[in-house]
Amino acid sequence: MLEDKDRIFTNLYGMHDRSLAGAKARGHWDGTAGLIAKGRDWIIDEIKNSALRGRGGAGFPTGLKWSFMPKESDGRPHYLVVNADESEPGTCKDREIMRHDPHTLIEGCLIASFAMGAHAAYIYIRGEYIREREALQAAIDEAYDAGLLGKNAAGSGWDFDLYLHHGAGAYICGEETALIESLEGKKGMPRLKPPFPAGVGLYGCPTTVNNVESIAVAPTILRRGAAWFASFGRPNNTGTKIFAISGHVERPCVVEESMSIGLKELLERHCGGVRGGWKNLKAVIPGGSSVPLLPAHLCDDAIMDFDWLREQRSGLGTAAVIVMDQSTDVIKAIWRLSKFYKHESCGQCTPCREGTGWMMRVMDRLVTGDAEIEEIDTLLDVTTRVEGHTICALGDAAAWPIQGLIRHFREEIEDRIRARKTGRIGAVAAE
Ligand code: L3W
Ligand code: SF4
Repeated sequence: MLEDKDRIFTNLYGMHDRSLAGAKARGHWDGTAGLIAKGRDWIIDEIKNSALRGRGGAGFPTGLKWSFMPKESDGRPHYLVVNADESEPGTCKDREIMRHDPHTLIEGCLIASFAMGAHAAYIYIRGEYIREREALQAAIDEAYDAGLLGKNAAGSGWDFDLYLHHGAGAYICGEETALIESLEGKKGMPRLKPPFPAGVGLYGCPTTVNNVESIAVAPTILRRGAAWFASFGRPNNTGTKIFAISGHVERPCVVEESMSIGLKELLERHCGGVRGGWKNLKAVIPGGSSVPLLPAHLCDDAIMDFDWLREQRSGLGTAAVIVMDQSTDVIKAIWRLSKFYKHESCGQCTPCREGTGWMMRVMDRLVTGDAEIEEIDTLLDVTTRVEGHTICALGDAAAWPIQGLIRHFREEIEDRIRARKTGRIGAVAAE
């Protein structure tokens, strides 16, 4: 369990002053120029040694990603882009950082940009995040006024500008290359990778795209040391981590905890446990809607980190924990996600454009029971034809929750079809 003294985000609930004065009083912007003076290699090595993995969903090692940026300039500017397009269903952790602790992110932008040779960074914020944009912009303005941004930012000798760009509400713009397209003023459609953004990113220039939390933790890692950060969690799954817990718990919340905390401990310590008690648990989606769910029997000893959840064919994703008790119609829950992915597909590649529609239409029938048992395997087959065959991860994200449903709740799906055929349940509308 994380103690208060080890929390990076000490104003996650907005109980304290979020202004620059408040942030400084809580230890942010302390010795920033001194950290920068230690040099680019030192910063990147510290982030590598901390074993920080990206907090946006993929868990890619952050220090390694930073090291992909060219060391020598070939005349093209370098950019940092912060992915604040937090749209994964169930996910609301970056929102709390931006509205209550915005200076953690701004200081992180300066340090990370310096480490990657970028004199400018863009924060791409989700269209619906109006209050968050206002809070962040006010903090950016304050930082400019105090000389922490702009020429010789924070007295570091590094010139640095930070821009806030407001998205327009498309989920796909959270995919890093769609986000870059959108920033360039085009339709938010993912690009084929490679080339990765580190080689050809924003305006064709070397770019690193990182999640809000990944950037916001960096200054504290550098101040307190890589070893301090790495002391939380398990090897390769280190650090503190913000979890967003929703659904059938007594008190849904957003909380910073130690990586690798047990799921049961997380829910009981911070959320008052599952509604109706642990035995009333039916399933948990442990990392936002794109990862397969875990049925209750796998939740007892579940460890909330990248590797443990991957071993269970699920994932930590964005660490948005969606709890479902026994009252949940789990088929309907996953059907709703299918509708979401069908709606959010950008449509440029056939397996995703057509496949999300096919999957949703079979799910339409499974949810009402108006299907044949054989269609379950047909649906599974369709998911495997979408998975891994698309330009971006949205195709996988649409396929995986359905695969998890069939893997763990096939009997419930079959029961519903049989019940419908024998008239034990009547016709039900899917919505
Ligand atoms: C240079 C290489 N760079 C990989 C970079 C790459 C990217 C990062 C991870 O996200 C996840 C999905 C869902 N040279 C590189 C390289 N990179 N190899 O590393 O790349 P990748 O492809 O593993 O993942 P991704 O496509 O960036 C997919 C999750 O994101 N997801 C969640 C979305 C919603 C939110 C939110 O609301 N906050 O994040 C949606 O699919 O779990 O696993 O930067 O360039 N050789
Ligand atoms: Fe667009 Fe879907 Fe293809 Fe991604 S996988 S590029 S969202 S059509």
